[in-house]
Amino acid sequence: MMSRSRTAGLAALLFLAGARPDPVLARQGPADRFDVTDVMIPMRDGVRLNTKIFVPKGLASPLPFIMKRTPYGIAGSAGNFDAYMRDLAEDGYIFVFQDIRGRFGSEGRFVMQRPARAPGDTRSIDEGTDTWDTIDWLLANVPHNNGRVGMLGISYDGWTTIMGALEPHPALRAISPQASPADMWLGDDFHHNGAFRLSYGFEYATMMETSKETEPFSFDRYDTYDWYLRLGSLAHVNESVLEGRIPTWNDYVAHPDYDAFWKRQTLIPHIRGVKVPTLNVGGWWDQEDFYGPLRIYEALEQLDTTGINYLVVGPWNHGGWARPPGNALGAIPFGSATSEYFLSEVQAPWFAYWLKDEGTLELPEALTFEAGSGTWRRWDAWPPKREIEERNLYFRADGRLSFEAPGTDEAGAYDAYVSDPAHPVPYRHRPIQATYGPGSRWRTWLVEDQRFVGGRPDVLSWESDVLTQDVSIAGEVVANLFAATSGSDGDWIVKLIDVYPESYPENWELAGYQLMVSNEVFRGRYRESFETPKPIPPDSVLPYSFSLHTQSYTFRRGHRIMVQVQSSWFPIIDRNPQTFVPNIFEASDSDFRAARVRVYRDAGHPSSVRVPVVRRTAS
Ligand code: PG9
Repeated sequence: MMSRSRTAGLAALLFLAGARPDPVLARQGPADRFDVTDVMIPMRDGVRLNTKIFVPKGLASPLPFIMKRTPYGIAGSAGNFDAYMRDLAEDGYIFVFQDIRGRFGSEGRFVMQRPARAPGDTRSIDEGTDTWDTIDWLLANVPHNNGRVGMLGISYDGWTTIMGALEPHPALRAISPQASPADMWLGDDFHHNGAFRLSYGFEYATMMETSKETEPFSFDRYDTYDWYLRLGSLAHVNESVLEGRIPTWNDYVAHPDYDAFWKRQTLIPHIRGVKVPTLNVGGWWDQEDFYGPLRIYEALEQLDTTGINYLVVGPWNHGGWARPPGNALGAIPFGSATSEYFLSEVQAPWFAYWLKDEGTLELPEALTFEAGSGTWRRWDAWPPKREIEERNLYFRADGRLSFEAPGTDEAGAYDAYVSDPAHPVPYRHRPIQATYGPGSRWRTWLVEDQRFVGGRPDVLSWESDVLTQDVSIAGEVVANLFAATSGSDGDWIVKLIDVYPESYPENWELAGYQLMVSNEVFRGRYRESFETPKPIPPDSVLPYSFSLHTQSYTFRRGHRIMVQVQSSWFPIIDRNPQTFVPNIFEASDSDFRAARVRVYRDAGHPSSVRVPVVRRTAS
């Protein structure tokens, strides 16, 4: 057992090693398996970062480090050992948790997703240099380390993980960036294809950038759908709510398009080869960062010459794998403990292999959970290149969805609705609680039953016949719309849905359930260029093609496949005025106008959703 004098020894060692001033601040309470040390680790510019080190009691032989760097505070770090890092803790590591710059106990200034420094810039600091300096310090100051470091984390902590590996310290030997954003304008928390994620963007920025001095923001009502609608144009946010106090909100307003600001923030161009074995992890129903993990995997994969880049995607919401057992998400059961499986059979053995030379690596290139059939699938590439047949699900007359393309007899056919910004389609069941507020159902909104919007006149649905055999998909789903609007701007939201049978005795809660399998939004002004938005010529039929991302899913025999199209998704997406204005954040209330929308489905304009059908079950 490690004694008090062992802890004191570590304290003395830390002090002797020259960490200044007085590095060991306190011994934490009776952690049963660890001795806990708080230390301020100095960075190259003198800024000190608040760090908690958990050393297994009685440690005698060398162990690797597992490190997590976070903006969310390290006070509750021991909670990681209850679930997320339980198997790792049982295996034995020295755990390190650190507040990033400007957050909680750390010195310095917080910058939301501080961009990586430019190539050749050896003077600036970034998350990479802070990671490097921390590793240097740990190796020199913590006894009984084996000279290897692993990093992992979810979301912002996943982002600090990949940022720490762009120019890696030689001791950084394995990383697992999990649900990390990759590009906040193209597809993660703040925008998707240029459409602004209003409720998330507003609430996250105010949560992170308000302080005691600037009074935290709170809503005056439980259903924020009402609050955002009454707000009117986003111009009123700074006029009457935030008054210019929130830097990240000001950045949204100053950079509505995909300009140098957003391109500087994305890490993708900084990936120049996979230098550290990487376990990329994402969840099919991640309500925050699903684009990121798949995009990071893809970028690393293009440069992976030695086969050290891996992908795991399970049936999880944001970080769901860290909350075992993972048998279900919302009302949807998966038939096994998917998070348990990931934590003990994937994550723990993977780190043991790279950091301790233990075991053999059983992991395929990509491991994905196929919901519907409840099966883990192993792939030699993601998206898979073999055994896949790309097929189109065409929108047809009378709300039918079919693998058969429309014939010439249906020339000029379309379905239509009026999209009115005064009555936007809610993205989840009302009341829409504050994202992270009391009672919030934010974490499961992507698996909510879509019947709640099915009857709306501004949501179009096309549905297949009852499937006579299973249809499995694996790979990228793509929306190909031919559509027109009477406005000069507009949004397109496309949802691919699994419709359960009306009679479902094995679980009546799911009878007729409409489960969203894939989805995405596209802001029409960016149809030719993300950098330079352009008005849409009113009433012109134009193609809109955009990815609904990859999926691995089985639509079961007896189910139907449905596609829905709508032009608002509020308030997760801000309302498009439907009148072109240079900057939607500065629109006036009178710019918001109803528009007549047409979605075409004739032979010349065959709107459809392309799905990657796995040949083993294809009809
Ligand atoms: N989705 C959160 C986030 C990550 C990075 C930047 C901004 C927000 C998170 O869960 O950490």
